[in-house]
Amino acid sequence: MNILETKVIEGFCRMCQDGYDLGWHERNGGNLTYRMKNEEVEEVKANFEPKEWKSIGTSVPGLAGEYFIVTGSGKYFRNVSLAPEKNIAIIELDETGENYRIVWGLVEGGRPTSELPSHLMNHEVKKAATNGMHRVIYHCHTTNVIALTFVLPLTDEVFTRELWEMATECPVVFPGGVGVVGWMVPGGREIAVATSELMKKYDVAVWAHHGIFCSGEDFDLTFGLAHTVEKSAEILVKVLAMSPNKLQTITPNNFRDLAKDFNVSLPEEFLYEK
Ligand code: 2HA
Ligand code: ZN
Repeated sequence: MNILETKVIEGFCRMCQDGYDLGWHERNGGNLTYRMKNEEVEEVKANFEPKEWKSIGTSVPGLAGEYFIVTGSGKYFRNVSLAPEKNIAIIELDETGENYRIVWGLVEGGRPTSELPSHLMNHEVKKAATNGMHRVIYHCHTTNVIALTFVLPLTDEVFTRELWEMATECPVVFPGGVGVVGWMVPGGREIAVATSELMKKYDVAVWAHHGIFCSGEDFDLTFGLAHTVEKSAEILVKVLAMSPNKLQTITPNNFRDLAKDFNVSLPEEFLYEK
C-alpha cells in the first residue's frame, strides 16, 4: 500500500493545506497531530523504519504504545501536501509513555512539532474524556482570535459568550465553550499542563497573543471547529471596529431557547447578565 495514498494521510495533508489557505499557518506556524486507529497502523506498517527512541519531555502513560501522525518542527504547512514524507512523520510511543521514535517520514531529517508535549498531553486528556473518540489535536494561528486576545478580558466566560453571540450556530458547534490561557512561553511542559487542564472541560483552548488549540474526533470536525471559532472572532472584530456597542444581539434567553430546540446544554456560567 502506498502510504501517501491512504485515506488517513490524505486527510491529514488536506487539513494542513486548508489551514494554510485560510491564512492560519504563516511560515512554520501551527501544528497538527492525529492518534491513529489500529487498522490504519496495520495498513501502512510495512513502510515503517523505526529510528532511535527519544524523550517526549513529559509523561503520557495513557497513550503508551499509540501511533501518531505529526507535523515536523520548523516545517511549513504550505509544503505538507507537496511532499508529505519530508514534512510530516508517524511516531510510536513506548510502553512507559515517556519516549517516542519516528517510524516513517521526515526523510530529510527533523523532529516532531515543537508543541509535541502540549499535543500529547491534550490527546491523553481527550482520549480519557471521550472514551477514545477524539483523535485530532490542531494548533493554528487564527488571526481574529489572536486580535481579540488584546482587547477582551482573558476569561473563559467572556470569550465563550462573545464568540457565541456572533453567530447562531456557535453554541451548537461548541456548546461546552472555550477556555483561555494567558500568555505563556510556547513549546514547553508548563503551557502543555495549562492547556491540557482546560481540555478536560473544553474542546477549544485560546492561547493569548498566539492562537488556538482544538480537539475533535476527525479532521472534518476538528477543522470545522477551528473554522467556526475563527469566523465568529472575525465577525466580532468587524463589529468592534464599527462600534464599541451592539444595538442588538442574541440574548441569554435566546440561547436558552436555542439549547432546548437543538438539544444541547449550554452552561449557565456563560449566560450571565451584562
Ligand atoms: O511554530 O506554532 O507554537 C510552531 C508553533 C509553535
Ligand atoms: Zn503556535
